[in-house]
Amino acid sequence: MTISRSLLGVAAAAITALSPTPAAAQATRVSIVVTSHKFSPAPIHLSGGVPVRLTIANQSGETHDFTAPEFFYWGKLKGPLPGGKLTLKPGQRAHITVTPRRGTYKVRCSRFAHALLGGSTTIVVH
Ligand SMILES: [Cu+2]
Repeated sequence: MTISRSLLGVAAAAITALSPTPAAAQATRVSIVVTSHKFSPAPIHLSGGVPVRLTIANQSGETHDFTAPEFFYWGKLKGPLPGGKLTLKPGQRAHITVTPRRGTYKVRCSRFAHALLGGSTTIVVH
């Protein structure tokens, strides 16, 4: 808990409730980069039933979000993530540990017109 909190930095307030338990120590790691207007990799491939620690970094100069309500709904999060939305300010990075369920899920940036501009992709859980 303490380690996660320090890594989260400014995202702590929003994500502390999701701080992982011991499962996180064994979790695989996947990095996702958000820019204007793109997620990468795209699509995002994950393994079903295996805890994964996602690092989601906004490497742009504007706020974006990572909105995937169905993915997070089934992802066995340790706490609430309202709307399945993770908001990231410019340069911000957040960590979240999930145990994805097999399936294909949409992920998009819900900010005005961002998905239309390219800010959307798919999460494929194998
Ligand atoms: Cu956006």
